[in-house]
Amino acid sequence: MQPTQRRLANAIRALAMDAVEAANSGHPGMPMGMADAATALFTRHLKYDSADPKWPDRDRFVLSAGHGSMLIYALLYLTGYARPTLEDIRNFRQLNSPCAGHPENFELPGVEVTTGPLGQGLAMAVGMAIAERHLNAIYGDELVDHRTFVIAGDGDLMEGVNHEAVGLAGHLKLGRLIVLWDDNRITIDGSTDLSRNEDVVARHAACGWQTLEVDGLEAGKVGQAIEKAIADERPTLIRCKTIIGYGAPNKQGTAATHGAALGKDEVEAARKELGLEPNEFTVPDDVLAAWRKVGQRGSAQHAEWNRRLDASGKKAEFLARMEGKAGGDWLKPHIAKLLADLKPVATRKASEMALGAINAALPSTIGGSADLTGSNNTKTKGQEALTSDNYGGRYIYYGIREFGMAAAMNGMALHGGVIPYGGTFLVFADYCRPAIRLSALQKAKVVYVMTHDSIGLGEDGPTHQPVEHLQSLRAMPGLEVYRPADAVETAECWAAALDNEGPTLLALSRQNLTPVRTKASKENLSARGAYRLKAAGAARKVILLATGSEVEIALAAAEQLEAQGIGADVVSMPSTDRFDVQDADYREDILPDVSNREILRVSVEAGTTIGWERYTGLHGLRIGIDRFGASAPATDLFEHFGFTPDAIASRVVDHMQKRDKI
Ligand SMILES: Cc1ncc(C[n+]2csc(CCOP(=O)(O)OP(=O)(O)O)c2C)c(N)n1
Ligand SMILES: [Mg+2]
Repeated sequence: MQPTQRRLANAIRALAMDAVEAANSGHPGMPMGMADAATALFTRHLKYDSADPKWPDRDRFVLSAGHGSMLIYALLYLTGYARPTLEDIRNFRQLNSPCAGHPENFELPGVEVTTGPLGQGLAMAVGMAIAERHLNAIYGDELVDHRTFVIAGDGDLMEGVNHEAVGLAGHLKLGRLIVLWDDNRITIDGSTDLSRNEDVVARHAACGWQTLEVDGLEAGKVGQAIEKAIADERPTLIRCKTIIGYGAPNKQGTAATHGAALGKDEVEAARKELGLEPNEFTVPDDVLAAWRKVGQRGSAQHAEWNRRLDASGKKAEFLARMEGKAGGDWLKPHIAKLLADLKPVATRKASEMALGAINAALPSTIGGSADLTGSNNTKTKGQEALTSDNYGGRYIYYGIREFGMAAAMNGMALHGGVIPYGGTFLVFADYCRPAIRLSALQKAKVVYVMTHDSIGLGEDGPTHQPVEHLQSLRAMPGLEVYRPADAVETAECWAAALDNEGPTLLALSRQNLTPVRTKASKENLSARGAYRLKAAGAARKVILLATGSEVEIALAAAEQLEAQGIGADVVSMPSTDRFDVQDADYREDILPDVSNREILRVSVEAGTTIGWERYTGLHGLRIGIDRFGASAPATDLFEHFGFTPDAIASRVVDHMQKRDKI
């Protein structure tokens, strides 16, 4: 006789309780409450092959309620993925176990995305569903025909990003997105009555979703709802009414089961209640065998898919695309064109020009903007919109949903097959920062096109003028930040972004910038992070380090210094991240390790000076802005804040004189 769905689900409950108990840390309540619903999904509906977690046409499963990580670890183990092993699960939350506190996409191939920051899993799933429809439009049902399933908790649905994600999914009619809501009416502080009385279901319905309600503790009922969800053209929210910590007789239904070990006595009581094996980490043979069989359910489908791929004539192209191979030889001819027609241009415009070449050469890019298309210059000629009527389009109107956009881009990138880029104002990086952080943590290949990168944006004033943003984004591990100085650098930075395996952020000017790179160079100098743009004429006494729109000002300031017999290098530094990883000889050549008495180093950037001492030394000179900006025309602001050749040159001379007196 086959074990019942409940017995299969109880194996999840047992592993979750035991792992959390062993670690004395973790979240047993959510996996125990959703074990039946997850069993319904993984035994009957989800398309996957545990032997090949990377099968491109698998359904994507996102555990948005990432604190319930033991749910996915248990499912992967039970269905027979190579990892985690039972040993890995025994070491839940310990150093070097892939069973990290929250699911990490880089730890286990069966974990599609990193979750834990609530709301973002579901928002990334929206991106996965977009990528699926887009690739389906290109390759057809034979190669791309899958769904995205999400398990989300109360917290996921409360977060602001949920509103953005649900709105976007409804608008794009992402019918292949199916969300199972763990409606246990409990969060950490206690009952959801403490903080929520909105009608979550009505909100989804209002956004164009199908909504269903079931007893989440009955796998059969959940399965029927999933069938209805699959049959409907709309995205679906399945409200699964559950009991947190189900099976722990004294604690279930309470916040006590949310995020702490149940304790020895309660675990024993739960074992009795659920009819589990007496020993920890033990799954009955017949239950494990049934689960393992379930894990192979997709292998026949997978084999058929392989045959279709072989017969498609598109195998090499499809696989290369899914692996994210960028390719496209657009950079050299594009730069040649720029050099043949040198003129002042804003780097946001230069980015659009580069994108014209990139989008033509690289079919996998999908652009977009959070309602600033004309300002971010993210849409290129002939780029069609991706809409519910035309999923093959390559431009997404995200609406004013910066966080939703960034999270969706992460989902698209992690789905594979597309390289997303999206724009907003640099100052609103703060609105999507949690998703930028997850791009970096997950190594998602996403390009952020952040324009209006300083006081240079002018009249919109301090609310719109980034000050601390560049340095704070540079502080984020795994994110490559570039601030190009002209059109050639912008093209080089785009090339570097497309070479980067992880996320890149381009900070671009609103205002026109004079070309500083007027001759062809053999290598991509911006990819070096910093390079000598102008060598000192007289004996070198100063190195001016500048980025973006301040590079041309630094060049003019250097000329004034030279006129006074002070030799000055100008180093353009589009990316501190890239410079820091150059070899020691290169860094020594650009920024020799000598005292500021011998060669004064000066940073020039229209943003916070915090952190620039890393390159200027403590006694160097840092020219920046350590206050909020102001509302005025850009040229007035540059003058007001001291970003003119005169002001810079005189500050340098001043600094040298004061220093020499000490
Ligand atoms: C953005 C974010 N804020 C706060 C937390 C901390 N946190 C983790 S779980 C949780 C409560 C979530 O409640 P719910 O989704 O209902 O999960 P349940 O208690 O039902 O398992 C909170 C506040 C988080 N992980 N992410
Ligand atoms: Mg809850």
